[in-house]
Amino acid sequence: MTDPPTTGTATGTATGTAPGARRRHVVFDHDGAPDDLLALLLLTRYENVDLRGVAVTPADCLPAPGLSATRKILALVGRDVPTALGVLPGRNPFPLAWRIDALRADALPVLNQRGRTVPAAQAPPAHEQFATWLAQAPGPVTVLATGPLTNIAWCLKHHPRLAARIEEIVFMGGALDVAGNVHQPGHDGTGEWNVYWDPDAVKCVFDSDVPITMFPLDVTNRVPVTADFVEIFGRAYGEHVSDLAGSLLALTFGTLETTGLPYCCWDSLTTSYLADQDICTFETVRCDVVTRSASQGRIVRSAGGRAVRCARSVDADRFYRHFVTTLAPRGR
Ligand code: AGV
Ligand code: CA
Repeated sequence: MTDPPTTGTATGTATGTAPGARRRHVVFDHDGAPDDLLALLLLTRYENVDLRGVAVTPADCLPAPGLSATRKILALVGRDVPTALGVLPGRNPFPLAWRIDALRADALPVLNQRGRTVPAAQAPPAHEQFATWLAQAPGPVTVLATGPLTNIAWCLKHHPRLAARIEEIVFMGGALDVAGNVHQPGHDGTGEWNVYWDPDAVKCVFDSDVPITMFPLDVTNRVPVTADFVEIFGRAYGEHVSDLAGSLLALTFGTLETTGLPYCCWDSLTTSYLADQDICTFETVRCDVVTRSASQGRIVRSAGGRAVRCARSVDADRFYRHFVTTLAPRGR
């Protein structure tokens, strides 16, 4: 296995992959929040991951800075990976107060060492590009989705034969046996945001026969971003990758104070599964998605529903260790 070329300004090599983790072709669909950008950074470090393309869904971010930050992160670590911007709309927009975090991430000094601009991607919109990435991959593809499933649903609907190209969809979403995190007028609080933004997309993916491994709030709630955790990145200061990770983590501060809920490593935990499958335990659960009414965006247990492999418990210490070993090896 070869290390990614480090022709950028980053030092450090790919790490973090547990022995025995199998090699995967991966297409990544994220939605530009600090957590998603940390997930991207993790993904670039995994030596068993062949990253084929990155799509940015304009859900939990403003689209332009979400894509720009994505491209700058790939440049920082010297990775030449194609990117594409999502244009399909979601029914239930994310709060603007969250979406502007992408502007802050995109402005971080560590991402702007050569000036502010990276040329815009001249790619087709993400849903079309996604179909091409799936069709052209040299083998079965793992789709990692840490935002809504809009692009992948479009692919399954318009190019049904592509389903056979996907070996697994790894998805951060849902809240099975815990409260949701959507607190909007008219909603009953059972939904999770990645599902709520475009519930019909999740329904479409559930209606396919593609295997789904899901990381709901039940497990992601167990890995909050704490002050002690972020402090490790201060002590490890001095290397581009760890500086970026610490800065993205710092951007999440204030969430508890403004929403009453902590910011969690939702997407990083989900991503860590590609490198170490023993951080979480899993149970196959039959479930369905609610697409209408006050519970829209809720994933419910349902005897007649589709089988989803759900993460059910997490070894939080193992996760935090994995995160630090991968992104701040000096900070252990
Ligand atoms: O519901 C979790 C998803 C994850 O993919 N996102 C954030 C992660 O990227 C939405 C979200 C829930 N609460 C949030 C969120 C908050 N307080 N700030 C920003 N995004
Ligand atoms: Ca996300």
